[in-house]
Amino acid sequence: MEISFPEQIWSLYNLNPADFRVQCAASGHINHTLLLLGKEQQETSFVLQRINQKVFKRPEIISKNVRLAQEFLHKHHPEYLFIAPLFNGDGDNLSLIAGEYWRLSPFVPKAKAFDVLTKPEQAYEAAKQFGQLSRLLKDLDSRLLEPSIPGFHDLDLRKKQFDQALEQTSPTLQTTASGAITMALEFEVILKEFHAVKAALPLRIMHHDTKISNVLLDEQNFKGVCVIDLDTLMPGLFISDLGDMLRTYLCAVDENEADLNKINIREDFFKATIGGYLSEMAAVLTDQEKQLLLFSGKYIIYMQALRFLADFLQGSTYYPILYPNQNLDRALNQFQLLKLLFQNERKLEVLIQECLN
Ligand code: GN1
Ligand code: MG
Repeated sequence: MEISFPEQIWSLYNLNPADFRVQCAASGHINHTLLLLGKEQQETSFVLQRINQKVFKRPEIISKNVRLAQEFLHKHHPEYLFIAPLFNGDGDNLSLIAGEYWRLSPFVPKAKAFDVLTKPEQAYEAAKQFGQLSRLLKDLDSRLLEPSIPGFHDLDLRKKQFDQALEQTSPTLQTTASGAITMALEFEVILKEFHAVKAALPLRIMHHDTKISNVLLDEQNFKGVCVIDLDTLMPGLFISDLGDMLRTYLCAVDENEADLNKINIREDFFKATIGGYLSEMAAVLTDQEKQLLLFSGKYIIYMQALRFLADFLQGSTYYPILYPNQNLDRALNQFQLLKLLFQNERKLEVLIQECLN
């Protein structure tokens, strides 16, 4: 991965290049992330990111959303650790250099982002962190924030994009993906349920990307420290955050696993995720929302499957791939997880009731 970035960063943020060692970081699909590691001590390290403008067409919206949240939290919950980008010499939390947007954030020492969960306690702590963020922001008017990606978690839009991709794809790709396409249509009942419940769900400020690598845990005791990656902090529905946690915390392997036999649902991780989320959000969620805890998982897993599949049918232009059929494999992986969620529905609902009581 490339490690270059504009020299101006140093002066804009008043840093001396001699004090740092630069390293690539992160495993996300979207932004390019570098670490500026303080040679003397971890405490003076930074995270430098270039925003992907193909995905985030208006990066200034991210800045605005994060600044609104930052100001609100600073005023009402000053003890809360909110990792926002630093202001540059021009007083901006985003730096436009040669047509590219960069931002610099503080590096949080003694905390670690994990790519996989090995213990249910990690699921509990992570879910608690994301729940806490929404709870603390619940009195900030969500309408002040703008979507940084319009329609990002709009299942209707994602289904339409899939339908369009299917219409326009080549016969070869269509044949290759025929099994996954059938499943996309079979699971359309999730879209129907989404229509039925959408109006009853209040607009809240949600993180929208709650995978395990977007939360920092204490490297010694695994206690939650803070959430990171605030690009999609915007108005949304609670099912987005809990749903993406269920999508990414329950299974012992991630979305890149091509061997479907390895996909499973770990009940202890399920209970820990629900429990951690409710430890913060039980007092905030409405009764109607509480009936949709399991639905949140179906909604997000289905949407992610559609997104991977649509991208595959369009020639994989959004999600980077390491081999030609990777996005198809990712879609199949997600459909398998979805199938297991349905198969285990009764058992999982019992676990949910235990957490709610
Ligand atoms: C993208 O790059 P990353 O991993 O933060 C995507 C998410 C998907 C995820 C799937 C802006 O997030 O919505 O859930 O890939 N983010 C965007 O791995 O599209
Ligand atoms: Mg992200």
